[in-house]
Amino acid sequence: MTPSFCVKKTLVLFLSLAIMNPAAVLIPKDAMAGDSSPDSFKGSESKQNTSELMLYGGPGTRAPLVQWYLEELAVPYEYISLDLRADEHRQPEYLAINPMGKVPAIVDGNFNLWESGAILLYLAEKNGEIPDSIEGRSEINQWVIFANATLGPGLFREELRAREMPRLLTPLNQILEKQSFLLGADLSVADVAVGSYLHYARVALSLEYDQYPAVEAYLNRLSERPAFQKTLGQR
Ligand SMILES: N[C@@H](CCC(=O)N[C@@H](CS)C(=O)NCC(=O)O)C(=O)O
Repeated sequence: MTPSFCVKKTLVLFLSLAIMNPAAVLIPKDAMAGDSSPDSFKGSESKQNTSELMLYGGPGTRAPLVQWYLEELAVPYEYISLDLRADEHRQPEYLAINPMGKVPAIVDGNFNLWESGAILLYLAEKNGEIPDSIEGRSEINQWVIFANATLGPGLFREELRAREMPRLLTPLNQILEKQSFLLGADLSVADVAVGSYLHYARVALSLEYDQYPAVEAYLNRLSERPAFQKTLGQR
């Protein structure tokens, strides 16, 4: 995934956040008080609330895909938006959560986790959304890894796109001609992973899926979901 995926669509938002919060500190006290946007800091007081899951993200990042799944699961969470342009994700406080200095990451009680795919799988398992069988679990792993390691690069890396897009979307289209979601009739974490990259590529790169009507209908179906509209759909 190219870095431009994370930043180019929301430069204006980034700049305005940087102006509103020039100090490069993590979750500054009183920062952006009164900002009701989902990307607002909540201040240090709420950071001490360890009973609620905390999702760290930032404008223009892929954190909203995790947020989408949290909304689908109706898991309470606090969204903490870091100002990447002010390097808040590279400060010691955040590196203690994710030493790689990337978002998204979550803090769930005493447990820290990073990498969006790993976070999705953790949330699915914790909320009883992972099948018991090794085959069922592996199929879900397959789709989440496919989204992050194959579909994302295939769509976002310009040098790969012309070759990879038809190779990947043709079979995806065939699968979605037969069923509403990747695993059958119901939404699963696999759809959140794959659907997010399809959405990001549509909004960030203006990719069109009209040659893949079942993929297009699938993405439209996902986009109509209230949890999607409240989160990823805002990006
Ligand atoms: N594979 C990781 C990618 C994480 C990533 O690259 N995040 C970007 C934002 S979308 C980031 O934190 N960039 C800041 C930086 O690299 O300094 C995931 O899926 O979580």
